[in-house]
Amino acid sequence: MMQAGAGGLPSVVLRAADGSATATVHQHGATLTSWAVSGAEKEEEEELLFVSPLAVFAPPKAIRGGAPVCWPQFGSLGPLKAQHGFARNMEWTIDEVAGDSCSLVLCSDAVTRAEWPHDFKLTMQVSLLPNGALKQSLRVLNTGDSPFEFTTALHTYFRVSDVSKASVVGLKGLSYFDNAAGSLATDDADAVTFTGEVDRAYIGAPSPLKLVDSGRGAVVMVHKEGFQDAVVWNPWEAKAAGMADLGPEHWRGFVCVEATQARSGAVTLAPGQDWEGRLRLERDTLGES
Ligand code: TA6
Repeated sequence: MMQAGAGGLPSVVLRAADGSATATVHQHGATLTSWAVSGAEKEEEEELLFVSPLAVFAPPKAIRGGAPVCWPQFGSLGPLKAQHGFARNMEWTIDEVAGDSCSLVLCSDAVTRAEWPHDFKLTMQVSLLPNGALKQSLRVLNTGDSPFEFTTALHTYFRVSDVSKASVVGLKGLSYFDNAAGSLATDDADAVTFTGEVDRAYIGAPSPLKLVDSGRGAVVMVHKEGFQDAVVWNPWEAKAAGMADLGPEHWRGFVCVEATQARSGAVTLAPGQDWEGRLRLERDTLGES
């Protein structure tokens, strides 16, 4: 169903066939802005994503929260000046909408060619599965006549009760580029916890990753395919205060666990070739996963 979503921008609302979840995808950036699961008593929905209360819904500005699509560049890892590329700033076209799934496309045009001289078709598909799970897939097709390279991420902001009660499990022993420190490091902790700014780009991250929120007894399992890397991010107070659409008040309420393809290397696509990255998110309960 199409409706005016947060900020009055057009969005698609999905409902799982078994009634276990709803999701909202904004046309702007094909940004997933809500994923809410029904509680055990089916009384109240629980929102699992974070959108900043100060988010600005004024295209081309990217929405601060949900799951912005970083493409054709993650961060500054590529030739573009714009951090995280342009896909999150563009109006995508709604291709198909069924009750529990939708797909949106973004094709190269004069605007994208001015920033990045290649022809492409991106397809973002979002589906709700049984038991509240959500699937996203990002397909990249080279529609031009020369090869191109890209890096990418689904930059998902997960809502947490308080960042100090959150941890991310599954990354022990991996090398990561520490963006806060500007150097490479190795993770030897059982879980990533948050006592200051965390901005870590893990190289060759396994699947699934587990986001634990001990404050509300919630776990989100992040299953990824195609995306070889992962980023864990929370800006902490000083950086958040410097971001007008986040501010000094709201940074405790989220952790980004991002499926990325960047530090392991860019993807190269020959003309006519495609690549697909997939994410499956599941809400679990602490002690049961
Ligand atoms: O994925 C982490 C990161 O690259 C951080 O370095 C931080 O800057 C964040 O993304 C947000 O970037 P944005 O361009 O949305 O302000």
